[in-house]
Amino acid sequence: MNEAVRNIDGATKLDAAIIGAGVAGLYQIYQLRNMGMKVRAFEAASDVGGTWYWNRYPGARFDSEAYIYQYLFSEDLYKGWSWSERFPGQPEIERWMHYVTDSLDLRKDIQFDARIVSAHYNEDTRRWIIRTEDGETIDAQFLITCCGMLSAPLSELFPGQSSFKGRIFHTARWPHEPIELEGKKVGVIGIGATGIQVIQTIASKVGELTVFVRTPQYVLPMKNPKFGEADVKAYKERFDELKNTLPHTFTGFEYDFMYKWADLTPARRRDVMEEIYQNGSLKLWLASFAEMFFDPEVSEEISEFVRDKMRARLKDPKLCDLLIPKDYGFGTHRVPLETNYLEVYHRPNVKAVSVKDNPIVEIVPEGLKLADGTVHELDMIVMATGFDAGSGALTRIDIRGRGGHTLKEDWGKDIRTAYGMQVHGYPNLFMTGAPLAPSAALCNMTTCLQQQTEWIADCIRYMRDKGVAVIEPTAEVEERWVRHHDETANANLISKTNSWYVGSNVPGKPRRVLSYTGGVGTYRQKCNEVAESGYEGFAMTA
Ligand code: NA7
Repeated sequence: MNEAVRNIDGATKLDAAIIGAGVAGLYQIYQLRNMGMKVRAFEAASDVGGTWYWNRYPGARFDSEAYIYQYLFSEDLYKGWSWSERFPGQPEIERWMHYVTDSLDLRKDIQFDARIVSAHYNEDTRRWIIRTEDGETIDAQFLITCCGMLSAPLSELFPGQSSFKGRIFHTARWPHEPIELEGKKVGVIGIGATGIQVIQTIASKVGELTVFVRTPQYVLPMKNPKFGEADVKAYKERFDELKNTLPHTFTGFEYDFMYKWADLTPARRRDVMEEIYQNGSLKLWLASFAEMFFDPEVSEEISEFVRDKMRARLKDPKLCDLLIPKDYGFGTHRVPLETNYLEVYHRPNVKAVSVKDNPIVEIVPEGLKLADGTVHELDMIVMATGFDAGSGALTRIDIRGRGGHTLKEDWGKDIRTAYGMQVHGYPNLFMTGAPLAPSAALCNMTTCLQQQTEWIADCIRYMRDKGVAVIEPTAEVEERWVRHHDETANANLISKTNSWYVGSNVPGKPRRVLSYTGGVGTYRQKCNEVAESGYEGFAMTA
């Protein structure tokens, strides 16, 4: 632990308090510490990793290629770790995060098992008073939230959950100890990216698997070759290329849109889709034809291409009807990668139950009850039911800005930010992975979180150089960003589809596309322009 000075009220006094020790928090500690700041991260978990600490459910793995889900600020750090396959699983990712933490000697600046429950801005001292669940008080000039955009699980959804006789887990709260699956009757609720990974992994291990399906999901098959020495050497040699490319592509991945739909003949389009599909990655979604996001006809053609692929694998018309989307376009919400997921439904021990018109109404001691009164008897229920994304991690903390305004109330009406990193009315609050930035959903997270933490560190460095104590975006700059965000997002078909991308999975959440859809490279450029202008539109006081 670094030298934290305690003031007379017993508060721990810091220059910056960071919430979270995941991908963003770790790098933010490193940067601010190197600037000579007194900084500490408060982490609710018992160790580092964030997403990769909590999501230890069976089958959890990357959908980003391992060699791009990386920190690129240090060549040594990058080259000091060797991945074993293209899309590694959670245990390996967690080990990598430990490697990063220990290589950068970050543990001494992280307080574990420390959940932040409140953060109030004191207008007299112009500092944040932050409290942990255990009653510790922290007094910090800056509050930097690195708490993850998918870290507030939707785990209390059904009446009667506590009455269930078996075990019930949300995937983001999967226990550390091994869970006995053999012979068990297991129910999985949800077929998002998470549910799919769980289902394809446990189907062959459990006695019976019942999948409760509400909205069908487009899926793409993953190709996941093991990496031998030559592969590792080859990707490490690409360090400079990746460092120069990733920050500027549309999604922070290594690939970018290559073709214009209108330039190609129908036959050529089909060939291009086929070729990209065979890549076995998210490329068909993130780097085939950008028109898929704007032009309903292109969206429909690409959707039909994917439906065809799914039909060919599912075969059974009833399964096709249940599992292949008809009424929204491919890529308008998160596309999962999978391995033999669709084939799982051909297994004799697996059944899919539609809960679209016959919803789950209750958990009862023996299982799960549907609206028509049917009870599915189960030994274990896996809730792969998602998250209150982007805003949830922050609104679950009692964050109060100027005038006693709370973020929960403000965002309960309208989710607004300036560049996704600051909020008018909340001085010296910086956020990563928050709404209205690409890092709220549409990017390779390490690319976006490095950019945001670097922008934050640069801003604080600028303030210190100029003798500025407080920064806050004006209402005008926030309004300008929200308007630009909305104009960009509302032209995108993502805005028309229900999913966590627009907050429709949380009752009462104001609808707005959570992620900036103008592209990762463009977002970076716009953030850089703010810095180059001397933070025009951001009020600074000495
Ligand atoms: P998602 O993508 O939000 O998926 C949640 C799933 O749970 C989805 O299939 C939901 O159906 C389903 N769900 C939620 N509530 C219910 C109820 N009440 N009844 C039936 N089904 C329900 O979360 P994931 O964890 O899979 O993925 C989140 C992100 O993590 C992912 O996008 C990656 O970026 C990593 P619905 O679609 O709402 O009908």
